[in-house]
Amino acid sequence: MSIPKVLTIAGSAAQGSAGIQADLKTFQEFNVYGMSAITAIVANNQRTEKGIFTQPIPSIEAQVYAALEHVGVDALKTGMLFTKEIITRTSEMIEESGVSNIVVDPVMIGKMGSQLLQDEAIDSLTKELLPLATIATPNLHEAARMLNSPVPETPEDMKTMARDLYHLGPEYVLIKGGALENHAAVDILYDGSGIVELESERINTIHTSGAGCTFSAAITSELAKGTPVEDAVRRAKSFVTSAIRYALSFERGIGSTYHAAHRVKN
Ligand code: PXL
Repeated sequence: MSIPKVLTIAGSAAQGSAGIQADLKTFQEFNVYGMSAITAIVANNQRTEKGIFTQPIPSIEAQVYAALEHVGVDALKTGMLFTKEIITRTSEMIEESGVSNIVVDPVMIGKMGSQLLQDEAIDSLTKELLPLATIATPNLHEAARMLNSPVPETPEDMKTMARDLYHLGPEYVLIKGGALENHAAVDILYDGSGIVELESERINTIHTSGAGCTFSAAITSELAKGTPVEDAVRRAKSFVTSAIRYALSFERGIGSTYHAAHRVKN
């Protein structure tokens, strides 16, 4: 049986809600064949001093080539890349690969506050990786950081930023308004000509960890199936909205978006 094949180049989130773990769970729900290249391992905990372990470049190269050359990739996404060196090498491999569906999720800070991109890596992200993107999917803070401007506060501000980000080179920009205050969850999609405003109700939960990863993994899955970008984003938004609506809450206070929510309501 043939199945669309997707690769995530991102960090491992040991707690299971975000990063590679969220991506693979989402890929499975979309019935695409998921592969991964782990750039760093994030395992924040109270017992060990260190919680982030980056992979050496040769390890990342080997993983990406294992997926590209032995299986083949219809669409890929990037998530946490952490260092300038990882961004540069990842961008080179993406460019060489000829893969035409590229989702860049410019992950910078996790919901639990961990720094997932070093400060000195922002320039490489905007100059080397962003121009390769079919679609870039920043949240409000990431969009502001990439443009060195204040965090947008309204959908109108988001539209201006989407136009500015488009000039950095991606084919589509999706700015996610999950963090807007006093507004519905409005996302803005821009392709250089028309603005599309996608709105869903704001769901009252603290357990949105993994929402961004899940959204971009869902878009990647749809692009691998050949779905046009705007439809891919609409389907992905509906998927992530259920994953947030039925978020899981664990006994010790942490939680996660629920990737199977669209079929198993809790
Ligand atoms: O949600 C952002 C994110 C992405 N990637 C990894 C993470 C997190 C948040 O914790 O750990 C690896």
